[in-house]
Amino acid sequence: MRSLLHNAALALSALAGLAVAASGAGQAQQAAAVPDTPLVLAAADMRPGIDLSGPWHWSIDPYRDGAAGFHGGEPGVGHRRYDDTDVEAASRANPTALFEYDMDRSPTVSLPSSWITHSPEMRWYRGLVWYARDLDAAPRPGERTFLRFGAVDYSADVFLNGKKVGHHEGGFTPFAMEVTEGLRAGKNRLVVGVDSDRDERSVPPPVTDWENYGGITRSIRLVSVPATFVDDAWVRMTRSGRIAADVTLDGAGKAGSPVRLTVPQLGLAIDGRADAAGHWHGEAAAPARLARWSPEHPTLYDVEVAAGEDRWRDRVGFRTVSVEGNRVLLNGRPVFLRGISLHEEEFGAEPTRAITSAAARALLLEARTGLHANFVRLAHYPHSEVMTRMADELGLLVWSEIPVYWRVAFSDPAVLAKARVMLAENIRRDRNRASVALWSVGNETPVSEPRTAFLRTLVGDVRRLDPDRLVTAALLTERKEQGGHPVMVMADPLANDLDVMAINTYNGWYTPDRLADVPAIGWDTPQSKPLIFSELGADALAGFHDLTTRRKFSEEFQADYYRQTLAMADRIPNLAGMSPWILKDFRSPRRQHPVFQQGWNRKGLVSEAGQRKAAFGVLADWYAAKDNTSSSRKPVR
Ligand code: GCB
Repeated sequence: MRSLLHNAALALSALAGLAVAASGAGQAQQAAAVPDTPLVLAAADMRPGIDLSGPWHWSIDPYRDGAAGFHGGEPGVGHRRYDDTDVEAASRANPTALFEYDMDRSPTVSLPSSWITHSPEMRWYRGLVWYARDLDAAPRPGERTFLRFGAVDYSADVFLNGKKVGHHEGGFTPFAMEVTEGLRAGKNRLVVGVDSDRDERSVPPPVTDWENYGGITRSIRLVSVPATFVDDAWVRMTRSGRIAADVTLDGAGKAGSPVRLTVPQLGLAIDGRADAAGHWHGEAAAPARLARWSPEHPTLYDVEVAAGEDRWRDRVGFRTVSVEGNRVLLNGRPVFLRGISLHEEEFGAEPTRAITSAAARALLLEARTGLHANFVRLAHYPHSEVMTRMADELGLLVWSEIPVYWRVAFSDPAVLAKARVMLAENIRRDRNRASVALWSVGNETPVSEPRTAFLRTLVGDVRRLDPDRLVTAALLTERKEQGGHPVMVMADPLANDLDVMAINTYNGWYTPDRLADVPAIGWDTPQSKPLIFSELGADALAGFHDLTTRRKFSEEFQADYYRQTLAMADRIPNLAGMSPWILKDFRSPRRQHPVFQQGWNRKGLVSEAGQRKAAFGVLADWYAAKDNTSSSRKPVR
């Protein structure tokens, strides 16, 4: 049922996208309501449940034999990896039976993890992989149960006891599928077909500058809730400084159900009743003793929403974020965003995109305490919820984005529909995180009418889903010469729609400019809005030194690049922050210089193993000088 609803929502949003594409950029803001993601299960990671991480059987299926017959249509009985069949027992019972798979006898790996580290042959595998495991359940009458995946890259087909429970596309956002009806008391068989293949209609498209970590990369849980439950709850401080909550109940008892929000440490309780559709909005003045969340004091409160038998819980910080002229304000005061970009990749020689709390903490502490950062750009897709929760705890503001990257098929309404669902899934997952300050709708997308209409629709969705945060996008610039100096000109019409303009700049790395000339580069951007350098950077191989020629790929070149680019930044009046590219070297199949890259993008300020390069200190010193709050900061451990 849920998956039917999901498909219907996708179809509707595809139609909405069609209307947008046909009506042109001007009317994109009036596009139909935000796509209705089928189920939110907000803060699912805080709900009690059964953790399904650990050993799973796996089997590759490069010809998709388990998904379709060799003439198309349904796969034959001997090929259906998803069936609830004990293949060995069935073969013994019927010696003429032919099975060309046996999930129970296939090897096991520990999930979550990308498959690129399952075995050496899997390093470059793109396509379908089946995963299977048994699970014991004890469903109680009156309860509803959901399978909840943190992320499956890129698409997933989920089967319980041989029956399909749903399909999900998009490698970086969570999804939940209801299994109340199909779940048996005792042993159950769970099978997931994971397909990492992406095509021209995928988001992101196949060509990017990062590793395609196919697999079940985030948590897998079985979550049980009362028959009527809190599906979505959004608890925050509004721009006007009030505490507000929007709650959506799901289930037969939702209409008119009493709802109560409490923040016990603040002695705050707000009561109300859901409307006929199960929605409730409540708000109250912020209690005087509330300590606002900030990077220096990342105070979080336990919050609870009680509705019928359900108790929904989260840990939430309260703060405001806004823009005044060309400054970004946090809690009403200007803040310079001392940031760094990150991919979702843990430290180590063989990352597999397994972001545990320890992995997230190690990355974010290197930014927070090592670089004196107060901001991270989580590029280029929604990162694990473990990461955004850790940012809440450690006091780092977050830029969060969906993978609308480079050459997305902007004219295709179905692609817009996908991007809208991803954006809605991301915002609904993380709008309770105080750390998240900026939602970004795209990265380096070439300007055209269909692209601008596409991104305007996404901007409109952000404004409807979360009007209290800022909207941005990493935009492209044009280069002109004026008075003998290069000038970078922002001529993107999307800038008008954004709260904060963002630009990736690589003068001196991707251009032949001498580094000594970089500080004199001019910036012609609208002055009425804040500007962020969402990227700047240069490759260096940790340990490669060249003190004489200071050539590209040496630590000296990268350090000089930072010195000169920061000198350029010092001359830009509306610069409100930056997130240089990037904290750590990351895997990228594009990058194949045999000595310096070997499949890694080397723009990290630290190597994949965590070795700091010379440029690290250059940025850390610049940030320390910009940080006028260090004396009031709570120590971070
Ligand atoms: C960019 C992209 C980023 C790349 C980076 C680079 O502009 O946004 O994804 O990895 O440049 O290293 O070239």
